[in-house]
Amino acid sequence: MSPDFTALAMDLTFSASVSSISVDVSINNDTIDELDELFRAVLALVSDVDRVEVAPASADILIIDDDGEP
Ligand SMILES: [Ca+2]
Ligand SMILES: [Ca+2]
Repeated sequence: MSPDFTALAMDLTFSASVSSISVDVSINNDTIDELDELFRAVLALVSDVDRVEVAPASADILIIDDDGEP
């Protein structure tokens, strides 16, 4: 079984006036009847500025299978 999404890792740079950035994750559509698939998006702080807070640091995303039984 191949994953239903394309994993990625990237650096996000937030300027002083920005509080959110959108990230697109590609969903690999198929026609196979299967279980729903869960993946986690995780934010890790790499800035040395200690007044930055990352909350929540992760989110679970559920890909719901939309294929019927064969
Ligand atoms: Ca699939
Ligand atoms: Ca499917």
